[in-house]
Amino acid sequence: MALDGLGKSLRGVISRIGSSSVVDEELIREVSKELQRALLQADVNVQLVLELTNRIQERALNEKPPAGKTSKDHVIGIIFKELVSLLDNGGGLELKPQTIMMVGLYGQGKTTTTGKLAQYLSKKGFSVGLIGADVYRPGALDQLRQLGEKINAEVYGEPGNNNAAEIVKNGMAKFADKKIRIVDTSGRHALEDDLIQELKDIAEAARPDERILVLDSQVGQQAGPQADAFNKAVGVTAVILTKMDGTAKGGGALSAVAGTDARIVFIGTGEHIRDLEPFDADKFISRLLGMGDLASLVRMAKDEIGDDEGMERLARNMLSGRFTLSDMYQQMAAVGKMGTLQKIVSMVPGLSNMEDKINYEESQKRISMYKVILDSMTKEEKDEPNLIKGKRIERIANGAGVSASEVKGLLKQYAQSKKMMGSIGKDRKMRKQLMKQMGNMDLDGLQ
Ligand SMILES: Nc1nc2c(ncn2[C@@H]2O[C@H](COP(=O)(O)OP(=O)(O)OP(=O)(O)O)[C@@H](O)[C@H]2O)c(=O)[nH]1
Ligand SMILES: [Mg+2]
Repeated sequence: MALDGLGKSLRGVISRIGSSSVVDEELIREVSKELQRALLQADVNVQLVLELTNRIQERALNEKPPAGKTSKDHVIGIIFKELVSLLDNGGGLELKPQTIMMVGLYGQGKTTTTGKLAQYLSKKGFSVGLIGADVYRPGALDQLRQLGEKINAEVYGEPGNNNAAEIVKNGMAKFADKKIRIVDTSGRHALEDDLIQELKDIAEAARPDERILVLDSQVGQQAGPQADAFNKAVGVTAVILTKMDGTAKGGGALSAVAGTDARIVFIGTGEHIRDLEPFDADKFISRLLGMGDLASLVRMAKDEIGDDEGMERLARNMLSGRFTLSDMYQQMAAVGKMGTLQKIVSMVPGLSNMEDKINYEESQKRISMYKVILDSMTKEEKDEPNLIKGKRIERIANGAGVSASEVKGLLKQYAQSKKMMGSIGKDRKMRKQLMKQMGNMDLDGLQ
């Protein structure tokens, strides 16, 4: 996930509070020192760090925990809320028919993000047309066309025409019946006058609902001034921070943008087209602090599985004790499709602090082997794993080309998963949190 280093040290702070015998002034001072260190290392602005930790210290020392809450939970709650309010600048991108214009300096990730956003929105059911208005960099249109091909989105461009506004005007007419139009524009090394004029002309031709500034998070604290400059020039409505995967210092860009009026709508977390995450301060901090984010996991599952039924099944499996080998198989298939296990572990409540202890490569291999084993079981066996004993184990092992002990290993893993799913389902506090996160999902059958 984004900002691994910061996440790790913040989780250290939280577990330190959790394991201390009393919450006293000394602990709070130490904890706020550790918080300062963690945030400064992630390049968050010094002034902001001091204000934040002072506020946390003051509240933690002076506010009494509300009835029914332990002082540990209270302090953790204060840290959580203060971190969220640092980053919260308003809601995400509205899911509605609209025109979006991407702006930003050279190489920040505009074109890549245009493709990512197009995929994200078409998975939400919108028809998307892409307009290539980068007339500056050779190859820009080809890059966009390749992205468009990958995700099945139409691309409009006019090779040879260097009047960007004209291309946009024609593209808008061509894509009049698309629900969403995204305009990719040129970058420059600096926000020069000719770029400003070009962007203004494009904006006039496209009349975009959103003008999204794409910012490479490696620019760190320079992100704030850049956002301001673009805002003055063309009126930025939202920001996407890219390359949050590549830098330990993404905190700089994050807090710098949060310090402006701009709202961060997505973060880019890799070069792959699916590496785009909606930004929600609350969820982002939950995950950094290791509180997990089942809603994101379910959303990811939904995007990958592609139907509501699959999503509900996953949620039900996670919460109910009724969990068969077939369910486990379904889950593994979904997990395989969803890509790195790491991403998933960081989202499951209670698992995120185990991240360091898991050997991911080993686990991926094991998942592939389990799939082969499951494929050589009958449906009956997958639904009723208790049947699998003696001769059956041998038959399955032979069919899958593995040893009997590997089949037993899978059964053991299944028993453990089932137990874990069951205990998450029974934990009232956890259930409540999950229900809240899943919002309006129908989970009534799980009592
Ligand atoms: N690791 C990582 N790389 C990214 C991300 N977003 C973009 N990139 C990479 O950054 C480089 C530049 O991306 P582009 O999308 O071409 O940037 P641009 O702003 O369109 O560049 P110009 O059109 O030249 O101004 C490419 O190599 C991308 O693969 C991200 O979230 N993570
Ligand atoms: Mg580009």
